[in-house]
Amino acid sequence: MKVEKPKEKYDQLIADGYCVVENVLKEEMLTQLRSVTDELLDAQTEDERAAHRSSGSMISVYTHSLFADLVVYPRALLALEALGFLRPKWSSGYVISKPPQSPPLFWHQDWWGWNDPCSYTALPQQLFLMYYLVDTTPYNGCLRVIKGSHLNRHQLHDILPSAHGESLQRVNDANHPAYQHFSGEADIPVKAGDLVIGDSRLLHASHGNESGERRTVITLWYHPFFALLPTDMQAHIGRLRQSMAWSDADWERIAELAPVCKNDVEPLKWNRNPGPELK
Ligand SMILES: O=C(O)CCC(=O)C(=O)O
Repeated sequence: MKVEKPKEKYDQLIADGYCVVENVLKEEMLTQLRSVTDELLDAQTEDERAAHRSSGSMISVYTHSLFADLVVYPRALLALEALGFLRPKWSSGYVISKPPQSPPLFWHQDWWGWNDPCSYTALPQQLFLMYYLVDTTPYNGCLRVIKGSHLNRHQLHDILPSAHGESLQRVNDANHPAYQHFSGEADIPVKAGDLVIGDSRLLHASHGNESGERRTVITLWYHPFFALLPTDMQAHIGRLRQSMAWSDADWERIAELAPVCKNDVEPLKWNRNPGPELK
């Protein structure tokens, strides 16, 4: 696979916080992923669905071994390599599926390492790799982002900390600003199998799904420069593993991407809210 214009994509990822690599998943992998995710989603209870009305399902990728194949999917690793990420590590991921006629996902960013000064520099500590399993548009719930918000303060940074996550997930108040439109917002419609790569600090959300079909995305979290991160951040990343349905063989397959912190240090304290250093 040849990534078109890798330097432009790298520049966009660093400056705007995201880029899209087209046509990464082959049809056969897409078909398998649709089948496995549909099975997992059909097995969800009404309570699970109600608890995540805004995001849609939050199913860990540790629930099925096919996702270990996705973590080390050669065309995705080639895409990372083309962007200059030669030794990425991987920590976790989720199947996030918006049912037909479901509300928007609220604005948020996913970075938890704001207590460390490197979080206020251009270094991408953690990247999302998002694979949408259907073509997306604003009508069926495509991704939206605030360009540059991984490095620059936006009014949403001051609105979100006081918003209650559980209440936003249940959409107790559909008029809450966290679901609304903001300056600098861009839609990211994609084709099924394209790969959206983004900085975990980027403010992002999704449109509601007004279509009659499920809109499923698989989000995987990578650390493109793991070896350059502070050791207490590495230690935190190293303990994120869960043991659910993966076998020893699955762990073996992702071994080269496993984040191992060699130093015996106290893990960095989890903090999802950026401080005043974000200007
Ligand atoms: O559902 C989406 O389109 C985005 C999912 C998301 O925000 C995430 O994985 O952090």
